[in-house]
Amino acid sequence: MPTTKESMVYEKGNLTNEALISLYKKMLKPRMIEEKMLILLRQGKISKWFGGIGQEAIAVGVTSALTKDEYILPMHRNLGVFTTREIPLYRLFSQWQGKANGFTKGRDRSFHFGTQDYNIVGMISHLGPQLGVASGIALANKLKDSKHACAVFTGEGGTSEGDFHEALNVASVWSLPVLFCIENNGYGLSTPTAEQYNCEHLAYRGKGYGMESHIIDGNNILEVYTKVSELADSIRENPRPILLEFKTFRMRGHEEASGTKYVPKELMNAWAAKDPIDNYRNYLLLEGVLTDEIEQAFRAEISTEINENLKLAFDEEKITSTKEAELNDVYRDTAYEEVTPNTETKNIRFVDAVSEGLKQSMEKHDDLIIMGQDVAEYGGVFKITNNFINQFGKERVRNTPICESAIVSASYGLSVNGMKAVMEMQFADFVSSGFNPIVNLLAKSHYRWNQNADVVVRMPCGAGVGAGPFHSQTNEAWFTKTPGLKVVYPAFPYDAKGLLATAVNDPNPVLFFEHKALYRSVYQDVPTDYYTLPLGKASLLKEGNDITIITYGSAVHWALNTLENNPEVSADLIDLRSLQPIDTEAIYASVKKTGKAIILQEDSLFGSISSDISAMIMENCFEYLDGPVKRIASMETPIPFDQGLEQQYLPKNEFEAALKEVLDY
Ligand SMILES: Cc1ncc(C[n+]2csc(CCOP(=O)(O)OP(=O)(O)O)c2C)c(N)n1
Repeated sequence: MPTTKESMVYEKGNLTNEALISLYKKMLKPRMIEEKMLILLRQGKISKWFGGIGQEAIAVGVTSALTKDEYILPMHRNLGVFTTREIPLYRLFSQWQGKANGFTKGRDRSFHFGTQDYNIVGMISHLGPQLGVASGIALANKLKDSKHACAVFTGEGGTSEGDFHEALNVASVWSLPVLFCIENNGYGLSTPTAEQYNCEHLAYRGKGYGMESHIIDGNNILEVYTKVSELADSIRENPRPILLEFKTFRMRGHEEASGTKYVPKELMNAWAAKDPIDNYRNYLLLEGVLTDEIEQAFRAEISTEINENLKLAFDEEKITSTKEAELNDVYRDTAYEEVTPNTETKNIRFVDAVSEGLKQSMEKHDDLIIMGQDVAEYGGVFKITNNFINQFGKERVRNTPICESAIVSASYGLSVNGMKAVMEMQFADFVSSGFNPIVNLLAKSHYRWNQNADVVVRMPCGAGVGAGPFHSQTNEAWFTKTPGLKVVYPAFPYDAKGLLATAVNDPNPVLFFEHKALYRSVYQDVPTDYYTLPLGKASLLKEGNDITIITYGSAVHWALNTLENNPEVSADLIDLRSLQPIDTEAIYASVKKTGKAIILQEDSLFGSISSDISAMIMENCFEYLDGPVKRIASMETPIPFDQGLEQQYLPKNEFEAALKEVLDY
C-alpha cells in the first residue's frame, strides 16, 4: 500500500549540511529563472511560458537522486531537471527563443528537446508517448546490465492517456527499472482531478499493474530526494518499475496567458502555504544550515548567472537556414553499405526471404531486438520468427502485450539508448494503434533534436486473402505523407531479403511493407548469404517502348500477368520497391522514353502514391507525354470480406482495359 504524509515535516536523515544546502540552491535556480521569465513575458520579450513554480522540489529532487549518466524524461513544468543537470543557461534561453545555441535549431519550442550530452529526453506535445520511451530506455539498460535507473514524468492529466497504461503494463511485465513519476498538481489545463480520474490516489493504480507504488509529498524536497534516492538504488540492483505519485499544485496558469480564474482561492492559498522553497528555507534557517548572508549570496550569484546568460541569448542572431539545409536534416545521413552475396542461391518463398533477412540481421547486429505480439515461441502469426528464440533467446525476441503505441515508443527508447529495434505489427492494419508515436515521435526526432530513431516497423499488409476491413489494408500512404519516415514495399523474395537488411542497417525509421498474399505464393532463387540492396532504387522488370507501367507490391504481379497475356504490348515495367525515398529518376527516364504512363496500385485512389506520381510526371515530363497519365487503384470503400466483393474492390481486373485505353490514346 502507498504511504501518505499529512503535513510537511523535514527529515534530514544522514544528509550532510552541504547536501541540504545544495538542494536548496538547486530549487532556487529554476524559481528565479521563472520569476525572470514572467517579467520578460510581461515585457513582450518571450512568447509563451509553462510555469513550474511550486513544483520545483519534484524535478530537483528526482534529478538529484539519479546519476548524471542515467536518463531522465521530463515534461513541460520540469525546468528543475534541466538546471539540475547543469545545462548552461544561455543554451536554455536560446532554446526558448528558437535560436541556434538552443537544442532544436529553432525547429521546436520550449521544453520539447532532448540532449544526449545531459541524458535528457524531451517530450513531444502529445504527453503520453514519453512514458513508453522510458520503458524502452530501461529495457536497453536492463539488457546491457548497466545497473542504471531511469525516471519519466507525467502530469495527472497525462495518466488518462492509453499510453500511460500501455507503458506501465509493459514495464511491469518486463520488470524494467523505471521510476514513473506522476506530478499530481490538481489541474490538467482547466480540468480538476475529479474530472480526470475516479480513484482516490493515482498511486493505487500501481497495484493493478503489479507494481510497487508510493505517494510522496511533492512539495517536500527532503522527502522527494531521500525516497527517490532509496528507490533508485533499489531498482538499480533489482530491476523493476515503481509508480510514484507526487502530490503538489500548479500555482500558475496552464501556460502563463491562460490564468487561474477557475481555481478556488482557498485552494490556492492552502497550497501557497506549502511552497516548497519557502518552507525549506525556513527549515534550513531554523536548523542553522542556512543564513541570510548565504541566501543573499546565492541569490546574487544566480541572478548574475541569469542576467549574463540572458544577454548572451538576446545578443545571439535570429536563426536563419536554407530550404536545402532544412531538407537535409530530416533524415540521419546514412552511407549505404553494399554487401553483395555469393553465388549460392536457394529457391524460397517471400516469407522465407523475410525470415532469412531478419535472422541474418540479428546475427550481424548484437544490439538488435525484435518485438511484437506472439513473435517468440509462437514464431509470429506468419511464422517469420519461427525458432528465432532458440538462436537468439527471449531477451532479443520479445513477445509483447497488445500495446502497439508503447512498443513503438519503447523501440524509440531502445534507439535513444544505443540499440536497434525491429517491431512486428501483427497486421499492418493495427499500426493505427501505434500511429501517434510513429508519425510524431519517430518521424520528427532527427529533425527536432538530431536524435535518430533506429527502428524498423514490419507491416504484413494487403488484400486478396478474404480477411476483411481490418486485416487487409495496404496503408502505406498514411506514412509516405510524413517527412522523416522511410517506406519500403518489395514485391519479390530477393528484394525483400536485401531491402530488409538495408532497412535494419539504416539509422532512420523505416516502415517495411510485406504483402501477405505474396508470402507463400511467390518463389525466387535467393542468395543464401547476407546481402543488402539500396533503398530508393526501383527495378525495371521489363523494357519496352510504348508505355511505362509504374507499380509496387502485389500489383507488380498483376501487371506482369497482364503483360504475359498481352505479349504485343511493349512496356517498361517499373517496380518501385521503395516509396520513400522514391526513384523519380527511373520514372522520369522511362516516361520520357515511352511518352505514356499508367500507375497501378492496390491502395484506394484518393490521396495515394499514384496521385503524387501522376502529379510529378505532369510537372516533370509534360512535354514528353503523348497521353494523359492514368491511375488504377482500388475502390473508395473499406476492403470487404467476401471474396467476390474483395475482387470487385481490387483494381486487378480493370488494369488490362485501362492499359489498352492509354496505349490507344
Ligand atoms: C494528446 C494531447 N491532448 C491534449 C493536449 C493539450 N494539453 C497540453 S498540456 C494539457 C494538460 C496536461 O495536464 P497534466 O498532464 O496534468 O500536466 P500539467 O500541465 O498539469 O502539468 C493539455 C490538455 C496535448 N498536448 N496532447
